[in-house]
Amino acid sequence: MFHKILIANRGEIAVRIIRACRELGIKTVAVYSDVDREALHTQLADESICIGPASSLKSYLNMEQIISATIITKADAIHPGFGFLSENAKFAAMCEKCNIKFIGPSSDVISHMGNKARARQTMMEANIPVIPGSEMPVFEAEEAKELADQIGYPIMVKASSGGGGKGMRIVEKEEDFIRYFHMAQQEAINAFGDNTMYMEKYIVSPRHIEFQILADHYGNVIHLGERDCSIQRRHQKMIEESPSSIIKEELRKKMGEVAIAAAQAVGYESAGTVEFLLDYSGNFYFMEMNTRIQVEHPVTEMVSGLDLIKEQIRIAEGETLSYTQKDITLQGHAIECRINAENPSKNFMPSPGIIKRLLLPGGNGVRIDTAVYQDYEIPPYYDSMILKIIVHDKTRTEAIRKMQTALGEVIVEGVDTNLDFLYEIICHEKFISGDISTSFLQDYFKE
Ligand code: MV4
Repeated sequence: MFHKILIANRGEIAVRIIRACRELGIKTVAVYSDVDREALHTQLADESICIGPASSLKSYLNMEQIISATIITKADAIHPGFGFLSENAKFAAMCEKCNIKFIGPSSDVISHMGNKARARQTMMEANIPVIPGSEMPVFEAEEAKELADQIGYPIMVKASSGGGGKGMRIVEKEEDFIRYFHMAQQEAINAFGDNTMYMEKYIVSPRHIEFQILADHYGNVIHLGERDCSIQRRHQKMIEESPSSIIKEELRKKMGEVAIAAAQAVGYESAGTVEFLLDYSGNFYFMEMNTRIQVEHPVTEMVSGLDLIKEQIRIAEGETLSYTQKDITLQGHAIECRINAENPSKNFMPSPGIIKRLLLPGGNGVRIDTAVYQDYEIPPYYDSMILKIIVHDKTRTEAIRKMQTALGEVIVEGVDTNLDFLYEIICHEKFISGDISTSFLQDYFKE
């Protein structure tokens, strides 16, 4: 059993983890930067340690400093949350060396999945459907083009170290290939110091469907159904839901089995997410696996009744999964909206500052995950997400009505937010009918 966990994160996820620890009777250590002295996670934890200045490079990404804080406070484990060091194989390896349990999969699995070209190869070898494309990593434009000409256009060139849209280009026609390949590769070199690329056939207007899995140290793997995360802007998800309005039980079973097989193919342990693209004809393809807890995990918690953070902690403690696939029943429909301090009419420019007035919704089936409070000053140095509203009801239609009601109640004064934009999406006829895809926002919210 863990006695004490250090949370290497900030914001609502740090608060979420502190609460799970407290419920499990585990002591908590918060780490914070100079500007997070008044942050909720700093105040809620049993102990708090300042790890550096505002810049995340010198604080929340400062591995030595976080390891030192863990040793000084005698914590047994580190929960990395999402973002920051959560998918940093080097950090996980440092924890392993220092005998600190990193709450997540092994550093080997993190680096395996972080290398997207390699993950793709592994999945092909395990007979998991991947998007048609290159079988080996590619480095050289001329060589890549010969392969691209065979695969056929439109094609997508992706950086092996990428994800989240960086180092990625759609190539519509042969003439553009060399130029676009170089552009994507240069971006990859600048962002990741890695020129390894791979290619996939471009799937037009797919749905982004991801499966939540849980895996223990003994090879047991289960899935908790899917999340539909098709509503995104510039690779930032805005609305997520579970189940997906497009997936019927038969497809869910098939994709779930494939997601489990993907996790087993790399010896996965902890909570993880297998991302698929689902095309218009109902074909699905493995895209990536995320080796962390995700922002949108609450929608899965609402429909499954499980606490994913607690499950992660139990798995890290070496417990066997307390559920088999048969024990998992998914009930009702959950939707999450991400509220950011930003101004949609100024190209979504971040809007940090003091929250002068704050009123949050509540009621049956309404969950609020946040770390902000009235008079809190949002610092300009970090992510602009300030609040997640998650609703749960029997049907999708009822969940949408509940989200409309909840969004309508929120009052945030002092900073700009995307609340009105979210409300418009939630009320859009195409969203309500479930006719969504990754091009939804481009198609209907051009301006
Ligand atoms: C794709 C794709 C279509 N075809 N790959 C975007 C983020 C990165 N993780 C992968 N992405 C995509 N890869 C192929 N072969 C379309 C996207 C994509 C996308 C995917 C999920 C959610 C939103 C998206 C928005 C634009 C493009």
